Amino acid sequence: MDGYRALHDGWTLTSAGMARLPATVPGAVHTDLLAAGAIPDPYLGTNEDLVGWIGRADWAYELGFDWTDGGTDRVDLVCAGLDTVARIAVNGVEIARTANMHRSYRFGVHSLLRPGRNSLLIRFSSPYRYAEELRTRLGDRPSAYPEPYNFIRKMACNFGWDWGPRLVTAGIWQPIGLHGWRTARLDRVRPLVTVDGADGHVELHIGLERAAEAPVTITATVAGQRTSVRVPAERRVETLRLTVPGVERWWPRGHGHQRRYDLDVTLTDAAGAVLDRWQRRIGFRSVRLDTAPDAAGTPFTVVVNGHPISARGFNWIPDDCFPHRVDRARYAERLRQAAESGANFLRVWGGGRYESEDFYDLADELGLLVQQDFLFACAAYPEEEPIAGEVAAEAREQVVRLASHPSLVLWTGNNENIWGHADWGWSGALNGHTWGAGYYFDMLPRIVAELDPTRPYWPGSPYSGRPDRHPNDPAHGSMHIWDVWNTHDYTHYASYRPRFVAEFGFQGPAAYATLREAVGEPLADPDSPALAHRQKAVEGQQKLLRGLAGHLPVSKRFDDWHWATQLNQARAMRFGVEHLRSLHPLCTGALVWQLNDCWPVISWSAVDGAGRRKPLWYALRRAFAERLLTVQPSADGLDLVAVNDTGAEWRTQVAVARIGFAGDPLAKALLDLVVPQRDAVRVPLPPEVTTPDDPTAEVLTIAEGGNRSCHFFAEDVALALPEPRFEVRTAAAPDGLDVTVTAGTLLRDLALFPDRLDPASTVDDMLITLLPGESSTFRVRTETLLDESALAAPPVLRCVNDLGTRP
Ligand code: BMA
Repeated sequence: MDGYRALHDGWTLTSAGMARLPATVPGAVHTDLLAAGAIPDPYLGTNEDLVGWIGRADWAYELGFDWTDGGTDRVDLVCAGLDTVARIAVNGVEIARTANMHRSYRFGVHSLLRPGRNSLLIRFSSPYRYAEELRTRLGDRPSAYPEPYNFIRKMACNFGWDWGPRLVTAGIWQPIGLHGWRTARLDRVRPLVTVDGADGHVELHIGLERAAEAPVTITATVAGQRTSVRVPAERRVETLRLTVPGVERWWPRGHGHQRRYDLDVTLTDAAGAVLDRWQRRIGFRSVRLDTAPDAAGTPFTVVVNGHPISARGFNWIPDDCFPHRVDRARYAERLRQAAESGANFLRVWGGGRYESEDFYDLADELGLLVQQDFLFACAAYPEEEPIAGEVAAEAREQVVRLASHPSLVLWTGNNENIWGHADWGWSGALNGHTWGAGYYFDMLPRIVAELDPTRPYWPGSPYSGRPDRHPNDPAHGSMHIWDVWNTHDYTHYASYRPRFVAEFGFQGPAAYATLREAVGEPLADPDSPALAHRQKAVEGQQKLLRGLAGHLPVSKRFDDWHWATQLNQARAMRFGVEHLRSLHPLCTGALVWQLNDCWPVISWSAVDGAGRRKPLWYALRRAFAERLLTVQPSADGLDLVAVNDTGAEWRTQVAVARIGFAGDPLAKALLDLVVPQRDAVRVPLPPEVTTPDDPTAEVLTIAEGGNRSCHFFAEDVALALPEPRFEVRTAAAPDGLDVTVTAGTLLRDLALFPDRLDPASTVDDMLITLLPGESSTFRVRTETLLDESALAAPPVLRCVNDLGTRP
């Protein structure tokens, strides 16, 4: 054979005392056992508890395959990812042992192969055994969860997290195949892409592996530019440079187009025959992190093409506990959901994985900026061997692998480990052991500076920039806000004046249909065992209820609990995002914890484990709008803050009014606003509209360019919301149904949940407040005929008025 041949078909899986099963590659033991009917679906019911043994067992993947010698100089076995503690044998001969999920491997196997039938055996031993042995040898270290994830280079959340089940996998999780080649191949291509004025530059650092001492030629092309270098027989590294005059830049979304160029590297022999080829789509943009101290402290501003970016978006976790199931279509849907919410920034959290080519290619395409954590989360990590060597190898590989992606703008050393060390009692518990400082402050920045000096590095998320400062200092660098949710009401967000919030979040349950599918029985009690099983956060259920207190009626009746807690999540985060954006330009980052889920769960996500958007998503679409009007408290009343994150001046007229719940106008004013591009202005609202006669029965409306938002003078529990009256009309639409609600009374935060009737349905908007006489149309996409009377009443159609007012 010549070239690459995938070895994905025909694998089997065995374990001691177990019959042989067919295995899917790429895949995982859990999904093979599931496909064979040997275990129940770990995402359903409380089945997670039944499959804990899998992570304690050893597993063997075996493949018989035919091979003929194609006369190549070399044949390599190429493993893009092995999870995790593996011994690999070809025709009975062990060729390697590996113990790092985050690396790829290539082994020369030519001399072991024989014409005809061959065998490949990959034995995975229990990740627990490996990690626990290492823990015993190196000495225990503190961690946020009682699991040994800091003693093995494997996706940490695999061991369970406060939103994820404990499903400790093993398997060939990425493609595997044979690569036959001759003379030489491109072992490593490291593109450094920069831009200087109108010129784009590509510097290609190429490493060759050679099978024969023969001269070869490397040719690189981009945007019609071409360069070629003849590499003499003994040379193994080469640098090529290309300049693209008049280059079109790649911009983050909201700032311009995402122009990309094909970059092509070809290796040929003396006769001109192609030996190897490497292709990527690159984008020309500059990036730096502005942390130059100013009067308010230390900013943390991502600057792309010289433009400071107002980052808003999400933290990203693995979209499935079994990452091989996340195909390109699923990544595309999830990243589109992020983009359509108005986000321009994602942070790939350090307890997951270095994200895939598909993830980064889609982020490049959509103009989503990405911060990638190195994979350390919520624990002290040993700096001894074999971990240190693995970390170095993994970091070197991943920095090079992701270098071609314009979306990647920032590397960070870890998630919360510097904070943990400072605040969570770790230093006392370390007994002099290492904890990872050598990685975050020395090894990783050196690797990034050496291999990809085009990108900034920051030691941690959060980090304040100096060891003598508290790592989570709001005035310096990036911070995480977690007192809101854990101990404080969400209004506490208003007390922060941070520079960049890389995490803040508030929980809410998954969509009804998602929980119903996962639990397998009607949902009647928020604390039923199957639902409680889906709450992994410490005292999560209590925190949900405590979070409602003072805002919305507290109920333990499932339907009211579900609506109220979902709504409260949306309210909390909208409050937080609007506050942070109102601080422009002081605060340049608002990253919500978290965009997505890995299974059906009650969590901080905006999109649940089945891909359904929670009310939070719709609320964020308003709070993330490029042009935002938000009402914020001031020293002596209320201000209107207009945030304009577009490249054009925003000149508009805003109609503000104070209106009684019956629709009676009480006061009004017109404000002329001029907001420069990428700026914000704050104007005091006239006292006649901000001073209610009866704070429990009046609303302040803000209308601008067809959009209208409502500001209430009291919390819902104190409002005299009327018993809701409305009319509902439905009309067939091409892909479903239009549901028009006409308000007879004020209706606060009207929402339609068609998933109650058809799990496959979706709705275009929710959380709409109507004044008496106003109407709004919900576009429902569905292929089924929905019951019209069900569509017009709880639990499908809801508003705040119906919480607590119904018997
Ligand atoms: C932070 C994150 C995650 C966690 C989240 C919610 O600690 O970095 O580790 O899931 O908060 O508690």
